[in-house]
Amino acid sequence: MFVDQIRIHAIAGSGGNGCSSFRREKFVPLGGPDGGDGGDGGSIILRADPQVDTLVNLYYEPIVRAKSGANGMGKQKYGRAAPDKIVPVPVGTLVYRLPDVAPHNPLKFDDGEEMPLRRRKVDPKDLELLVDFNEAGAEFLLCQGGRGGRGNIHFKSSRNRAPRQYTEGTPGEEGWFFLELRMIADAGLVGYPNAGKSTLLGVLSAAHPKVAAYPFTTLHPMVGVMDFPGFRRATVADIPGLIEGAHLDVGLGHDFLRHIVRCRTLLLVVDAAGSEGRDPVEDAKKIREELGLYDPLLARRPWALVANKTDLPGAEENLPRLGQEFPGIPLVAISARQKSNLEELRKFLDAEVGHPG
Ligand SMILES: Nc1nc2c(ncn2[C@@H]2O[C@H](COP(=O)(O)OP(=O)(O)OP(=O)(O)O)[C@@H](O)[C@H]2O)c(=O)[nH]1
Ligand SMILES: [Mg+2]
Repeated sequence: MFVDQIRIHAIAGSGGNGCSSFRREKFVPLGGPDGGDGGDGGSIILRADPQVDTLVNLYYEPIVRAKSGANGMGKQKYGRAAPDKIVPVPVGTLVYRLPDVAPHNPLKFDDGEEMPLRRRKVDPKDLELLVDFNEAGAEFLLCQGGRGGRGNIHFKSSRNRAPRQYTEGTPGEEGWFFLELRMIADAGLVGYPNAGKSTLLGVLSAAHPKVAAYPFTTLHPMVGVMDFPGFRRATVADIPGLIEGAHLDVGLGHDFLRHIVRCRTLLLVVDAAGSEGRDPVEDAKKIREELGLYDPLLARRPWALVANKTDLPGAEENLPRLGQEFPGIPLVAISARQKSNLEELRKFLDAEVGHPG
């Protein structure tokens, strides 16, 4: 299962209590206080892990807890501190705090039933961005564990040689958070369903996306890595097909466009042969429109046209029309299925977004 948005409740461990105790031993009268400190509670730490590519582990464990520290004990024994809970998340995850979502503020369905937390719609204006994991290995302290309390051994003084006071451990931090995954790729493939985006990713990289002759084959995004000469590389993201009205939730909607928001360049893939009875020029215009409706920033991103399916009849006539309609936009004519003219596209991508390593 692919999960790219999830709401979690994180509870760090509390600190253990300090202990109040007195040394009692044969031949040691008035042994004095010997209660040890409580251990610190575990913190919850998020870590960007390149081995993880979805948030699915949090879907199955939406309440994340770290253990509490142990209480202090007599004979000056300290309570054991609890280990931190490290939660691996994919690189490209954004973490937001949900300030208003709390159990004392339950939202209700129309019939008065309480709405489970994970079914509530998140209103973007409530979100406060805490961290953007754009680098592998980065860590973020989500909830600090509580501190252990102090045992009575710390309270002795010349005036009070038998103190009974001790302090309790403090509770761990707790909060509700919203995690959203935005894949990080250098280039993104956009276009109508069946334009051949997944086929193209499959021939450009070692990725094996599902390809089939029906629309909306791709249901969630996938990233492939392209290798260029000289140890250079670039990552390319394939996302589900877009159609006119996607901003109104037609088709699969346009929510998944967040995965290409960070791409440095976009490849608009069209079926140049119009093999499904549509016109590639119209298709390209519609997709440009949908991109702008999702995020004006996406519409300003550098882009290129990839005229696919040039092995089919009808493509020849459409190519010049695409060039005329979008002057100044790079146009590469290919056939992903026949693997023809891919070299030009690879060169283009290397020049645009290729980077060492
Ligand atoms: N003739 C021809 N067919 C192609 C070419 N590229 C892809 N196809 C076919 O077009 C169909 C759709 O290909 P996909 O790669 O699944 O298309 P997609 O754009 O990923 O589609 P969605 O995931 O549904 O958005 C498949 O039957 C492919 O074999 C091409 O260059 N020439
Ligand atoms: Mg696809």
